Amino acid sequence: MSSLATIRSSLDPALIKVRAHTGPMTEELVRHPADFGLGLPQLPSRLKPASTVKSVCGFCATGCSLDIHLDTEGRALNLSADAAYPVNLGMACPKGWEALTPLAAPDRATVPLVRNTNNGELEPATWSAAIEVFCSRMKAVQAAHGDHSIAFLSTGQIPTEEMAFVGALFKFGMGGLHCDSNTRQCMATAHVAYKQSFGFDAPPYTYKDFEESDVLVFVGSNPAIAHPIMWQRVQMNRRNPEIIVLDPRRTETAMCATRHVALNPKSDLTLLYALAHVLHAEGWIKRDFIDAHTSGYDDFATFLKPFTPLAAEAVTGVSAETIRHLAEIIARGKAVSFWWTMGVNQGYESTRTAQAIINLALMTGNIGRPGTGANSITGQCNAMGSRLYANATSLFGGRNFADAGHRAEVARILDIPAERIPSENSLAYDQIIDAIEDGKIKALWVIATNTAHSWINSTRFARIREKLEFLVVQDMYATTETARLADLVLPAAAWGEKEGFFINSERRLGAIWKVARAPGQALSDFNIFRLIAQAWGCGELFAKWTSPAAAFQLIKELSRGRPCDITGIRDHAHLTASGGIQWPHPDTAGAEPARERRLFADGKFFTPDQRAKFLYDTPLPNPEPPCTEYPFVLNTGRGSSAQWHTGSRTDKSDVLRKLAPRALYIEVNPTDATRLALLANERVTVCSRRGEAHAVVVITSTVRPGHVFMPMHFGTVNQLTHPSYDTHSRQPNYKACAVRIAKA
Ligand SMILES: Nc1nc2c(c(=O)[nH]1)N[C@H]1C(S)=C(S)[C@@H](COP(=O)(O)OP(=O)(O)OC[C@H]3O[C@@H](n4cnc5c(=O)[nH]c(N)nc54)[C@H](O)[C@@H]3O)O[C@H]1N2
Ligand SMILES: Nc1nc2c(c(=O)[nH]1)N[C@H]1C(S)=C(S)[C@@H](COP(=O)(O)OP(=O)(O)OC[C@H]3O[C@@H](n4cnc5c(=O)[nH]c(N)nc54)[C@H](O)[C@@H]3O)O[C@H]1N2
Ligand code: SF4
Ligand SMILES: [Mo]
Repeated sequence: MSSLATIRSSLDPALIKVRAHTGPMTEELVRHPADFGLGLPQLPSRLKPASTVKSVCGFCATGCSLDIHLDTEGRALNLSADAAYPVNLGMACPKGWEALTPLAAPDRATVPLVRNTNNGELEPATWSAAIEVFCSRMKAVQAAHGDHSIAFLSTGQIPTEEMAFVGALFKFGMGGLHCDSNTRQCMATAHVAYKQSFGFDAPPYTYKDFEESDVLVFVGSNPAIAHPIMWQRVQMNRRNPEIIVLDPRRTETAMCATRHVALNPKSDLTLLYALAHVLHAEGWIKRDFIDAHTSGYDDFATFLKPFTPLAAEAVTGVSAETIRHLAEIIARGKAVSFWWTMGVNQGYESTRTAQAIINLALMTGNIGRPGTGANSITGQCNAMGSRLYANATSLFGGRNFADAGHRAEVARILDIPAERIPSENSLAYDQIIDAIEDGKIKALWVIATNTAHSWINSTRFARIREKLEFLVVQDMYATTETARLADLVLPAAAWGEKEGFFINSERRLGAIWKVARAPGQALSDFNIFRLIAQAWGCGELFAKWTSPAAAFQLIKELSRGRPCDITGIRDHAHLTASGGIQWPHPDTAGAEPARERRLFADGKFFTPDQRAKFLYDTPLPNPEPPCTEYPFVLNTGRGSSAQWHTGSRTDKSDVLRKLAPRALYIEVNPTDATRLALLANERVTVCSRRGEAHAVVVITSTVRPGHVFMPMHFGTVNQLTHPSYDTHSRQPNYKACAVRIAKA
């Protein structure tokens, strides 16, 4: 049977079997689409849980484990938070509690849709027709414009097996080169910063560190909203810790902190260097650690000379006295941990800013011990998986495409000819967009991301759509802003409807399991990739990629001998049974690993000389500072713990909708509101040089005069944002552009 026939047969009601589940499911849970009914609102009262499956949440990278309760017929009834899991200890945030509801949304993509060129409508098609359209149009573009004129943009929100498969298929099978993912918008900076400083993309911590620090410094991070269960772990700290929040905005996290430092937008680099200046000048450094385990410190210390607290005061808006005091708190701390998120990663000099945080941890010896670390908090459930195994920016396992030895290793493990592996690096997300504008890329395949909403300066994306000969969107909904622009929509099964593994923020691998059947004819992304491989004519290259379970074994081999070695993990069931396993766990390690582990206890890093590097650069001016015409600095980010990104999932839950504002709002300081005669709840137009958005005014002193904040969850916000990027990570600068406000 061809693989299309195999996959189709699982859709055939005649072949559908229902199993009662007594443990984690490893086989297809199949039943008729007609009895599809998930989530609490649809729950018939006669149904009582018959068994429970543990699965890791598919929203954020905290990676909470959820107990999914199944009825006697094996369908998900509802869920609760897993009390035994070392991450969430019985807790979940609203999105986790509502995780089943978006699966049952009426706008799920249930059949492939092909745009009819005569009437311009998206019309239902069979899978075989859709896959034929995919292959013939992609190949036609390649024939006319070259192999590298096709590209894909993928995600940090699908299982690792799926992202690894598409990265291999596209680069080794389809002859493509240029691909990236929304992880560029999210974690590229942390990835590059760690790689340069530590020699490998290796967040060193474990969540236990939240409880074991006596000083916690959060830079551009709002965990009370964006990582509520991590924030609960901070609340469990019994050491009466000093909690310092560096954020221009008085966030929910800042309000609960012991100290809020409201620095000027994008002045972090100067502030962090000033802190390092004081630590060095006062001798509050760990010379033994620096000498034994780092390189470049003395040059760094020379570089720091001009960054006096007084000089920094003018740039950062933080008084010299406060800077000195902060440095003293860090120096006095016995276990100091530094945490950063998008206020750092999303900036035009973000890699050096992240490294300025790393430098503070290194110079004070706050790494490798309980309660310490330079710790990047990850965003999406599997952004960590995409950093290591998406085969997009780096070759599998954090290898380099440019390294012939690395290519040979991967070719051997995957049993493919080494010539199939490109020796060139892919363009980054923004460069792919530029190449579309320049007519060099003509076909784009978008998988599990909503580019038309989330990409910076999004009006441009709508414009360049016209330049694409072929746009494919593979999503669980046919209604996203991007899907509506597509020539072809491939309906995907979602979290809960397939299996695989995610890697959370503390490097913990956790398994997800199938607890529901995908609606209609939607297929798992994995099976969609299988169909494409087969139809493209490169199926034999991927003969081993038969299932997520088989792909997991390949990924294990790809990790062998790498810092992220996971060869000691048997399979998905092993992950569920052990409460997740943090990498590394090589098969040479023997016993079950400890439940919570951090890296660098031995002071050995992944650089060739095993020393961590001090890296730094002169701070740069904001590419779009406020001016008389656009006098406000617009900051954007997460608005509530009930809203996820572009809302395609969370907007489908009545519960989550009630927990979040329904209209786009803009937070304005009372002095600015008075000056502009704005009233609370008044409608305004917010304009930047690129676009405009309509919003409702919220008057609040959480934003300072001259600053405004808008949540990213509404489609028009990115029509305002400024397309500038960090040079090292090419991560977009979402958090500081210039806007003006006018009454609507
Ligand atoms: N509810 C919910 N949770 C989520 C998500 C979601 O969409 N909804 N998304 C997930 C994902 S993918 C991510 S990446 C994370 C993001 O998690 P966070 O990064 O914590 O969230 P953000 O709100 O994007 O940004 C954090 C803070 O950066 C601040 N900031 C802005 N500019 C600056 C600056 O120049 N300096 C400093 N120091 N701070 C600044 C903002 O005011 C904001 O409070 O959240 C994850 N969790
Ligand atoms: N202004 C501003 N913009 C931002 C940010 C900001 O702070 N400010 N933050 C940025 C960050 S950090 C991020 S991570 C991005 C997120 O941006 P996006 O990735 O565009 O946002 P999501 O809404 O999470 O989109 C994920 C899509 O995948 C689909 N999906 C979910 N599960 C599956 C699956 O299993 N298979 C398939 N095929 N589809 C699936 C969902 O329906 C949804 O359409 O936004 C970025 N944009
Ligand atoms: S904190 Fe993150 S992983 Fe945990 S339940 Fe909420 S969204 Fe899911
Ligand atoms: Mo993100």
